[in-house]
Amino acid sequence: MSDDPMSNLDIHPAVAEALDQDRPVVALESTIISHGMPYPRNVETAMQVEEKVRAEGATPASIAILKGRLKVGLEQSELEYLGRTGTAVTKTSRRDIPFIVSQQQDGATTVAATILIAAMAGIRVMATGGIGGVHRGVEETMDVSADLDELARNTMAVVCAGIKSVLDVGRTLEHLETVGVPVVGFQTNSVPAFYARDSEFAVDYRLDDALEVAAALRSKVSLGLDGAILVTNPVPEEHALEASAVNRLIDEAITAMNAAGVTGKETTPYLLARVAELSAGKSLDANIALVINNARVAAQIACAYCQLAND
Ligand code: PSU
Ligand code: MN
Repeated sequence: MSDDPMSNLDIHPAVAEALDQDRPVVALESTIISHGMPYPRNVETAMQVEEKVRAEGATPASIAILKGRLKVGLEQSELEYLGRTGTAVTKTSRRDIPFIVSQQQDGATTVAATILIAAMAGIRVMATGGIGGVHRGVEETMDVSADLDELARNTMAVVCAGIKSVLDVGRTLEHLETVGVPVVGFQTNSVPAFYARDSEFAVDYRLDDALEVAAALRSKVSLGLDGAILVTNPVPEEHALEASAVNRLIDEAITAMNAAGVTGKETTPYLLARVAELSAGKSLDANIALVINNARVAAQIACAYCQLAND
C-alpha cells in the first residue's frame, strides 16, 4: 500500500480532463442519494443535478467510495447502484473513511467526506442540499455534525439551501463563525432555512452574482486561508414551504425521533424521511428543486472561478 493519499483516488476521465485543462468542475455528495431521498427519485435527482451542472458548462463529479476506492466522478450505473441500495450503503463521514477503505466497502459520502475528497482532487466548488449542523437539544446530546469542522478545513465554495430548522440555526451559525467559515447569502440578506426562503438570522455577506463569490474564493486561495465559503441559496419561490407550518412538522418529527430512540448518524436521515411523510411529499419536492437550483449556482461559481484563475 502506497503512502501517497492520491493512490486511493479514482478520478473519472471526464473529471480528470476538465481538471487538467483548468475547466470548471462541481463536486456532488452521495449521502443525499442513499440516505436523503427514496428510490427512484433519488437516482432521477442525482442525474438531473449532473445534467444541470453540464448545462451550465461545468463537469459534475459525484463522489462516493466504491469497493474501498475514493471515486471522483461516477458512472450512471454507479449512481443507480447507490440509489437502489439506499441506506444499506454506509453513510460515510471523515471518521468512517479509513474503515470503508480498508474493508473495501461502499460508502455514501456526507458533505464532510465529499469536500475532503474533492479537495484531494483539486476541486474548488461543491453543491448539496443541506449541510449538517448543530442539532436542537445539543446541550443534552452534543450532536454537532462533522460537516462544520470539515468546512473549516477545505478551501472551496459550498452551495447549500441554508440551514434546515431540524437544526439549531443560531448555534450552527455561531459554530461556523468560530471556525472561520463565512456565510454568504446568494441574492438574499437572510440565512435561508432550507424548505423556507428566510430565517430570522442575517447572512455575513450578501453577494448577488457568481462572479463575486468566485472573487472571494480566489482571494481566500491566494491568502492561503483554509476553509470553505458557505454559499446559501434560497429554495425557488414556487417550491418554498411556509416556515411556521414546516416547523410544526419538524417538531413532530423530533418528538417521534426521541420516542423511537434514534441517535447519532441516523438522526438526519430519520428526520428527513419523517418530514417528507408528514408533509405528504411536499418537502421532498422542495428538496429536489433546491438541490437542482444549488447545482446551477455552483456551476456558475465554478465557471466564474476558472475565468478568474485563467485571466
Ligand atoms: N441534510 C439534508 N439532506 C441530507 C443531509 C443533510 O437535507 O442528505 C446529509 C448530508 O450528507 C450531510 C449529512 O452531510 O446529512 C449530515 O449528517 P450528520 O448530521 O450525521 O453529520
Ligand atoms: Mn450527528
